[in-house]
Amino acid sequence: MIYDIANETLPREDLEALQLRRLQALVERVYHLVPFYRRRLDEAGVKPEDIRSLADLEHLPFTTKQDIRDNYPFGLFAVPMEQIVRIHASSGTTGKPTPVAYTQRDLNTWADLMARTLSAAGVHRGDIVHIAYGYGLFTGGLGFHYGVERLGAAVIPVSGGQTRRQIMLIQDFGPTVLCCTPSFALYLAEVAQEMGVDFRHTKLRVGIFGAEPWSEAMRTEIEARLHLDALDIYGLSEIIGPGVAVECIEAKHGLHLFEDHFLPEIIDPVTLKRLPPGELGELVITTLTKEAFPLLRYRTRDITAIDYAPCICGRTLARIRRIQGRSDDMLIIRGVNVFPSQIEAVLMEIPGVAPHYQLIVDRQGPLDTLEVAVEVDEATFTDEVKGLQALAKRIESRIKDYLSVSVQVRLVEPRSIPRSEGKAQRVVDKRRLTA
Ligand code: DLL
Repeated sequence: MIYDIANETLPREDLEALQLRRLQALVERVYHLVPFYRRRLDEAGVKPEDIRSLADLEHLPFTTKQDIRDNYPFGLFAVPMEQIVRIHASSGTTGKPTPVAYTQRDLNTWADLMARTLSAAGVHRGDIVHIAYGYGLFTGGLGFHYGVERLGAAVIPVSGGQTRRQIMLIQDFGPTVLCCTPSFALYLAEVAQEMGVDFRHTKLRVGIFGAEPWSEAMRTEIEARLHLDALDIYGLSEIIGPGVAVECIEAKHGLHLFEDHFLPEIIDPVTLKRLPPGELGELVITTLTKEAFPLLRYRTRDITAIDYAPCICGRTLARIRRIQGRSDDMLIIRGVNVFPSQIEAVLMEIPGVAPHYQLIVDRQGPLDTLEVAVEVDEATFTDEVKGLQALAKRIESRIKDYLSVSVQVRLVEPRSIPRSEGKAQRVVDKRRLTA
């Protein structure tokens, strides 16, 4: 079902006309309300009235996470505190968080976008939705929560933690929809197995997984173990939280981006020039309707490509490809660019290897080294040492073949890589720790 049929199926021409009107109003607003943007626009020599077509977007300055940090905590808010009704923050693990704000109207827009998201995933009234994204400063829990209520389905606000109890709730309350990070979904599968619980005997039908990178291979694994359709959802707190883009259940191929609220561009992260559809680059988003925390050309650092081809679901909204990695945590190992997701894809093709791994980057003298610590499954672990060594070598040569990078593989015991209830920490960069 399409929740907002009028806005999700607009002919491209009408959609672009709407985007232009909203873009013009946005630039006008930030120019007058946010001193930072007035300065930036003046420096770029752009006045609000210079935005005459969508192509003029290219004349606008970019905004980066550093800009938000430089205006910590509330310097980029575009409305007085009397109009702000909610504050969230991005889930950085180090340093100060990045705060973001919402007016009542922003919250309303967000609930609508999440209702659209859930509806694209095939969720409807009568469904019971188990939300295991964290509630709190993180946008995952509350973002989903209000979307489910807006849609009119039933919400179980479980939040993170207490994995065994979550399994019990899934058995007893009979949720039909599961929302959490993909790594937590796999962890649930593991703990359920330990408890002797078979997901075939639950009512779960669909899972909406995101907030961290994952791969097609991981989708296959989750679907097999949890017996549900696994869909990818993308979002970031700076833009709104979850509710920026999602796969539709009909095609399960690319994430529809809600272009009537968010204007996307793909740029080359080095030259900053715009790239044509189909080419991989960094996603840049301009928020078209946000009141409290509008952003011009925000550099997400997420790597994807955009596709304007029509979709079988009937939505005319462009689709972005599964996020391939980040332009800033892209690993550069002896000059070769490597995304953790590419290593994951190789690992997942190898029998005997579990989907739990960590990449440890270090430096020996002037040379970067990459160690891949990966768990083997129970059956393989009981093999003799010779067999394990051969397996490690096989993985090393596979990675070398596919990614042209030499790595050292360390096979570790089942369950020895730390599990997370939120986002998994896949990369340990010791170069940064010692720098
Ligand atoms: O992770 C919002 C969210 C909550 C999205 C629940 C989906 C579900 P932040 O904590 O600000 O917000 O982190 C945003 O997470 O820039 C990406 O690098 C990464 N990310 C989010 N979704 C995906 C995804 C939330 N589906 C950052 N695939 C983003 C890959 C993702 N990476």
